[in-house]
Amino acid sequence: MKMTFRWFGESNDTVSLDQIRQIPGTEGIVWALHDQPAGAEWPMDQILKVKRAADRHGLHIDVVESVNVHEDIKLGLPTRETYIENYQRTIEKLAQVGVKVICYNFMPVFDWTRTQLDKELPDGSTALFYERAKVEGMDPAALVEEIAGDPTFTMPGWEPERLQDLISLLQAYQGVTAEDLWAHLQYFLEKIIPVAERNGVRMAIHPDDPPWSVFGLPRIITNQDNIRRLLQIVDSPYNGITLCSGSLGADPDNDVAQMVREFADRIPFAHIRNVKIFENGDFVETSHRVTDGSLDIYEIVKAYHDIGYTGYVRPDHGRHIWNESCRPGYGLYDRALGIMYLWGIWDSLQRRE
Ligand SMILES: [Mn+2]
Repeated sequence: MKMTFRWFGESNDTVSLDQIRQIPGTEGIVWALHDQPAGAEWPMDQILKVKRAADRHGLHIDVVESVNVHEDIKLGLPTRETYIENYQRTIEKLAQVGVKVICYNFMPVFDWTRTQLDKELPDGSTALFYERAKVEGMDPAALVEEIAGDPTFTMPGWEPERLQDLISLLQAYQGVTAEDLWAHLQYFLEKIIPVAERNGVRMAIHPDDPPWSVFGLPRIITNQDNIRRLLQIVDSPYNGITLCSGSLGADPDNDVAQMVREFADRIPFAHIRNVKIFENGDFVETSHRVTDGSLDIYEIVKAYHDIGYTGYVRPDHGRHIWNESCRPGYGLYDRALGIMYLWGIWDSLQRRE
């Protein structure tokens, strides 16, 4: 496995490239141009700026997360054509600087969803938390009002500048079914996978987080059957997945290790982290250790080891520990500990061979 670490960019991240290069075995950053809106063609000068910064620190930029998909593509609107063309051009440009994998997702309106960003764990650390009843009872329109008055609120999809558009966006999805979303995803993939193939870039869809419908919006990348369907609708090695253990694992019916084995050659990128699932369906992110969460991280890493995995891995999220102030889930310390845990398992498996 090739270890990587997500980095949000110069003056946009509390973690520095100097720090990242000192995490054992970490060879590259997972990056994006975070100021580019979904649907934009990424400017080459800004791409090169990230590449130069990474080069100076001996880190590669092989993995981009994410090139976001414009809502018009997910909605299947005629205006999607321009955004798809921009996406194709962005793939070509990223290939020119050596990018090998592009992670993206196809979740309507909202990216990952949590109800609390600093849930306190028994040891005093804090982590991202999802309270199922709260989301299920939530009227997104009422929530928009509430959040508009709270400058400290940060959740993807809920940015202040986006709130006024949120209501109309939610209305646009009225009547859009899961099957509609599948059709729109297939249309998108049929346009971009040939470009990805020609340019040697593997597309890797991130599963929906959490892997079920929220706010009445359809979600389709949620389980093993649906991932199988995704891989079949455009059957190319360049149409792959970002296998995120924490996202899929929030549903106890999902067996992540089994997915690693079934989809082995279609996983260019892996997110490996743990979650603790409670009986009422709530879940909280935990350390990577098997004893701290509900997922058997050892079995998952062993599955990657058994298939001879050579793709990219990142520890995904971490808790907030040692008073670190950082982006929710994206501190240095716990993600670095997570990497060392993953290497510990991996190196032990190597030795046993
Ligand atoms: Mn993930």
